[in-house]
Amino acid sequence: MHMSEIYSDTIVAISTAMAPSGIGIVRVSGPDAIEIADRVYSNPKGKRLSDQKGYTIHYGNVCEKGEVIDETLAMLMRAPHSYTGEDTVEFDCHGGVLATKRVLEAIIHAGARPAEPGEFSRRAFLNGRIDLTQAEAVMDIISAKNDHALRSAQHQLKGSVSEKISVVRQKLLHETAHIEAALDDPEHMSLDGYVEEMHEVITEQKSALLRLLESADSGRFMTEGIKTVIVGKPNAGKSSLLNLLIGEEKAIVTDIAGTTRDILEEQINVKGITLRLLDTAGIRDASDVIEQIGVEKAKEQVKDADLVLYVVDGSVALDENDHEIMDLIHDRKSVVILNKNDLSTVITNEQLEEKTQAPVISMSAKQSLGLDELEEEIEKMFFHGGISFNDEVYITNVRHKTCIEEAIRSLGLVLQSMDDGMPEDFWSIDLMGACDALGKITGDTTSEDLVNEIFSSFCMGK
Ligand SMILES: Nc1nc2c(ncn2[C@@H]2O[C@H](COP(=O)(O)OP(=O)(O)OP(=O)(O)O)[C@@H](O)[C@H]2O)c(=O)[nH]1
Ligand SMILES: [Mg+2]
Repeated sequence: MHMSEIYSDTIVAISTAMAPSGIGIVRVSGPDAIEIADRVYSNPKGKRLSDQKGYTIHYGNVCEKGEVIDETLAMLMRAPHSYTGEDTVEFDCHGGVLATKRVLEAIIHAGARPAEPGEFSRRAFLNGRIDLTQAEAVMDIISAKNDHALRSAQHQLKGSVSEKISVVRQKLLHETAHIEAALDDPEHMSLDGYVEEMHEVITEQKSALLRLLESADSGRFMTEGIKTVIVGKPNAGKSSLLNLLIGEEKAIVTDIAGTTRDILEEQINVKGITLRLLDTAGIRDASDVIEQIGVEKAKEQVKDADLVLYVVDGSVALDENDHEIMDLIHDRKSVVILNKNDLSTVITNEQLEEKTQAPVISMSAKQSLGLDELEEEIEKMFFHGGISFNDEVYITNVRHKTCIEEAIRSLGLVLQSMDDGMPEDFWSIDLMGACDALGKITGDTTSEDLVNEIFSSFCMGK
């Protein structure tokens, strides 16, 4: 069910950032876009946009009441060959904030309505130009923080996510139709002998969805970054490591144990991957109240860390604090950093490897040694061979993830009902539930409220 709507009004918005820039674009879209554009467009030769073909560009001025506001290149796109699927005119103007605003106002005075945030994309969706995942991909491209996020959004825009979801959904719809037909016409259609086959199809599709769900973690890493918590004993060199990684003396470093108390967060890009780095208080049984709070905060952060960097001062022996830390991080993805390798060391890589079962990198945060090895290790851990954008589809959107989880739950219920020998109409309800959940991802079964909510978070003019 596509909510095809015919819009009667024409909308306008500034589509570029509101800052002095080379070009400012004001976009007009709707049934009267070209007519309204003609009311503000003036051409030295008296040319009218209404007489021109689509996909053409025309030089002229934007005027109001005979006064020239700005020079322009007007780009003309005729329905359905535009982003929104409607007649669209984009005025390329000089990118001054005031001039662009005046152009916008002139077009509003000429009969267009100011667009809501995301309204152009909403129209593109409702006119069937793009589906929901593609509209969301447009926003992901705009907000991409690193190369991986950008590439993944590009793929989603091309329809990679919808395609994966649609294949599963079609197969499930087929099974639903089969059951419904048998229920409607029990004399001619029977499910006898078909149940096993159906069980297999549903199991297969459930696994396909589970695989997609597994990709969601990588997807989240791509878009939100990897939450990386630096832990270790006081004085191990955690803050020094943070400073080395970010390339700046942000965190206070002293030879006094217990220097860092609060959490310090910084963001870096490592080989195109965003790391959200958190420096924490050194873990020990602190007598100082403030330090103790810091230690508790550090432990708290470890619980939902995607990656732990455990810094060990190689020049002093391991003690019970280290064992507490190892216990704390044993179920987290970790890299152990054997720091201060410029000093004489009393701990070996092998020793640490054996105790932590994690890769150990020998470094000197103070002398900037070992950074490359650390970055390579992180890349290997998270994306080793894992990111091949050609055939893999990554779920990066939490909304999609939730819908997939819902579909998996419903399919679980279907299989359960089948195994329990429940009547067919029981299965078909949950099967339809799964189809609906998947349809919500692409927008086939999305309620209007949800559509409005999704597009309202878009930027102005998009
Ligand atoms: N020789 C040597 N000294 C280091 C190295 N890394 C850090 N240090 C020194 O160790 C001391 C403690 O460093 P910090 O980075 O403050 O250690 P921390 O783990 O953040 O300590 P707390 O915040 O107290 O938990 C400082 O004097 C650093 O200069 C290293 O690789 N080699
Ligand atoms: Mg510190």
